[in-house]
Amino acid sequence: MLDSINYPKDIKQLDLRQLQSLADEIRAFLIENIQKTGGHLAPNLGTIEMSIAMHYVFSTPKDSFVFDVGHQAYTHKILTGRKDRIHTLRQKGGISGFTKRAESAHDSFGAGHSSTSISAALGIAIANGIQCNHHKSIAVIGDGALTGGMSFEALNHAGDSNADLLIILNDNDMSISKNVGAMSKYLTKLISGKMYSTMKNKSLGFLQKMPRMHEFAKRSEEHLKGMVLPSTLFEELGLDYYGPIDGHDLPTLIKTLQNLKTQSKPRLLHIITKKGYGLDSAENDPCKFHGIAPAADGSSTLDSYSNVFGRWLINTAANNKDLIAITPAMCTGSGMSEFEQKFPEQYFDVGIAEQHAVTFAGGLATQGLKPVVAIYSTFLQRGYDQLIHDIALQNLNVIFAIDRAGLVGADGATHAGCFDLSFLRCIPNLTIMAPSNGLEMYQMLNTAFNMQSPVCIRYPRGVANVEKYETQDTVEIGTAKVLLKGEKIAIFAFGNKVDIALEAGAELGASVVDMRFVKPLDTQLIKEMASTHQRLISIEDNVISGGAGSAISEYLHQQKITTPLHLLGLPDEFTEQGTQAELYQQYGLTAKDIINATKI
Ligand SMILES: Cc1ncc(C[n+]2csc(CCOP(=O)(O)OP(=O)(O)O)c2C)c(N)n1
Repeated sequence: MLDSINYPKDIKQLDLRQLQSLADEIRAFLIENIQKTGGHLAPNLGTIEMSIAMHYVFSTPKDSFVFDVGHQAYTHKILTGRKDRIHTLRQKGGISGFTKRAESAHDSFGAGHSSTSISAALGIAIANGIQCNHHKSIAVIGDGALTGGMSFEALNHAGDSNADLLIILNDNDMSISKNVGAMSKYLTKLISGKMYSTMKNKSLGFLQKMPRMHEFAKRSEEHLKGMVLPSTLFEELGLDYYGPIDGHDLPTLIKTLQNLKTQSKPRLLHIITKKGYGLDSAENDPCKFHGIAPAADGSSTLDSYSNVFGRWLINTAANNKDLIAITPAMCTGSGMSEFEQKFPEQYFDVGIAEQHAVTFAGGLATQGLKPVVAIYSTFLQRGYDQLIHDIALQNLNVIFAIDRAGLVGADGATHAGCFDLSFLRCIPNLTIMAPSNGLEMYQMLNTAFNMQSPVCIRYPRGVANVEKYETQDTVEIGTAKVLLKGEKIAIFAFGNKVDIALEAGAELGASVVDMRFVKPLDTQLIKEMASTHQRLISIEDNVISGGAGSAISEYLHQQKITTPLHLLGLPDEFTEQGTQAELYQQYGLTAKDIINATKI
């Protein structure tokens, strides 16, 4: 059946039995394809029936679907003209693993970062109202994404509006790891029926006859009105609440959505799904199968930078009860799983709440604790004001372990950590380090732990290039390290670009410096290099604008030093998806590019 399905119009003719077969075929198709391409397997296995029902009932692009994060929208992609390109998912030149406006008119809002869907869908709904076009706006948000502060800001606005907005809450009780927090507990309570019994005890007459959840699902149509529970949190905020219903039960989903389509108030439908549904391995370990690597990915025996960080946490926490590690919902990706098991009392997963993670760390620091915020470069963008206003301005002693800095690969522009050096470098009181391997990273973490002011250590996705890295050593603040002594040309390399600088330096007979610190810069060494070499090159895995090379350039300019400096880094554009190696090639960050730069 899938062969004949390309666009939403193709499914509108199908009967329920055919729709069910289509769901089964899509499930098999996704399992087969994602295992080859890599991607978000478990989230997508959980949203097949929901996506089919949405496209059966509504009509995109007239109606707008806004998928939160956009990582669960593969079925939507299949049903909106992209089935034949699924094999290119997340690859260079291929389709994105998230929703992307440039890719299809059916992707009404681009995503990648979490908790934006209600705001965007509300904007669309209010625009629809202003333009009197009667189009529908639907946000799909997971229980994980609902933990992000922006969702609450949007609910606060939506509940006080009369916008024609439907929010589908896709509740699978999981973020990437197990979902956390009071909101998650509240949703569980809603589902388990405890809330109904509590309400029943308060003797609201009609609730006496309230069927349990599975009966709700079966009788969704006739009970649609009765299902509006006046005391849910959502209802209190001014939204009509419907559900919970089984998000894998196509007939119920379709009937419910058909009913909700006729309404025009802000409303929320709570659906219960199973992450990884239909694939035993994914159902049993949804965290592992949240995102999987392509089949062809060779695995290295060396530890990744994230692993090095995790090991440092464990070793340091053993003797320091004041070390507190914080993750905004990225425990596994940040290398903290073992730490979580071993030091539960020194570990906080605060949900997808980067802003809160940063300021929470600030509060801990005021009391003399040693907070370490593990955060991906791209997600630190969410906590920027908090970093400035709550941490740096008060000179609080918080360590930021900034993972996935630079090009990240298949996740593409939404996840690339291309900007952190530029947006961090301008903040007073910060120390910024960029290790060139795992050993240096470990030394930098030791150094940061001894400091009394805010420190950022930014490191890339991938292996840390050393076998042994556990050490008591530190690095001297603001000092770079000359790795190769040459003449005429000096290369100032930052972070993971030191390797290729050494490669190019050997060929060029150039000096190579592992800069280690972006702030404070080793200005003494820069001055010395500038006076003993004829040409200077800087290289970094960050945008050139405002980055580490810019810092050197500013210094040279201020000192009226005229030795020419060529800056290598990422261009002033959003980067594409592809493997890291492909992208380094595309953006001119290879040893060959360093050599070519000397010929200009
Ligand atoms: C701002 C931000 N922080 C972290 C992430 C990483 N992330 C991607 S999906 C996800 C979990 C989302 O959980 P949920 O919304 O419940 O969707 P599910 O995968 O369970 O379907 C996280 C933490 C992100 N995309 N954006």
